Amino acid sequence: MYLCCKLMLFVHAFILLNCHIQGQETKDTQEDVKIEVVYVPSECEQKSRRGDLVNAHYDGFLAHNMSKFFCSRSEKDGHPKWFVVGVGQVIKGLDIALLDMCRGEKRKVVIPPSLAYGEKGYDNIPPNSTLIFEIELLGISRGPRSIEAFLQIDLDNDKQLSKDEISHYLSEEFRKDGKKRDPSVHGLILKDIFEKNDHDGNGFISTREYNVYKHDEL
Ligand SMILES: *[C@@H]1O[C@H](CO)[C@@H](O)[C@H](O)[C@H]1NC(C)=O
Ligand SMILES: *[C@@H]1O[C@H](CO)[C@@H](O)[C@H](O)[C@H]1NC(C)=O
Ligand SMILES: [Ca+2]
Ligand SMILES: [Ca+2]
Repeated sequence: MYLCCKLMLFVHAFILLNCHIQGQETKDTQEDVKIEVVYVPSECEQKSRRGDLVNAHYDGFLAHNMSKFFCSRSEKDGHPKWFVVGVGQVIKGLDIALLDMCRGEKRKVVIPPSLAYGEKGYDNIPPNSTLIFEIELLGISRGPRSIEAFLQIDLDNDKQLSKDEISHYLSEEFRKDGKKRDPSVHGLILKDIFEKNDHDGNGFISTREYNVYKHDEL
């Protein structure tokens, strides 16, 4: 799981990023996320905190008719999502709902529109929709974007990550975790990494571009 964590720190789900953009436009209100804990494992050595890289499955439903609009179990071959929690990679309500969870914990959460897609809605989510998510937290990893990880990838030590360096890193991580993958996955992930992180488009990821979130609690 850890090897996979390090690898996936780059890979943000498209949908989540879209959520983020839409979610940011909503205004703050008094409304809260309602959290129902469905299952907590007896062993819980570590709870999720802001800034952690987490791995989770979550299915999303529209509260008004319980139709399912998102299902991480059926999208992208059913791989659970990796993202950094508490930093706006997902809608605000999910950022709140995913804190203080144990590995293996399950929650059912009700998210008001103000902490989801607001008055505008998004895609197949109508305006002013209250959302319900069934969440299962599968993994927690601390400080994914550490400088140690950066230096490890930066083979020529020039303080920026080239396509070759990241490609090499991906190959190593794929080899270590030993899962069978379609060869095209490698190229797709690489492309995605650069689209999401190489903000000035110079073909390299700088230390600054690499640090997408503030380490204020790490
Ligand atoms: C639930 O509501 C959404 C949006 O209002 C609609 O698109 C969808 O067809 C509805 N689903 C069912 C099963 O009624
Ligand atoms: C959404 O809610 C806001 C505030 O309650 C309201 O002004 C607006 O008309 C609503 N939009 C729709 C499409 O229902
Ligand atoms: Ca380099
Ligand atoms: Ca760059």
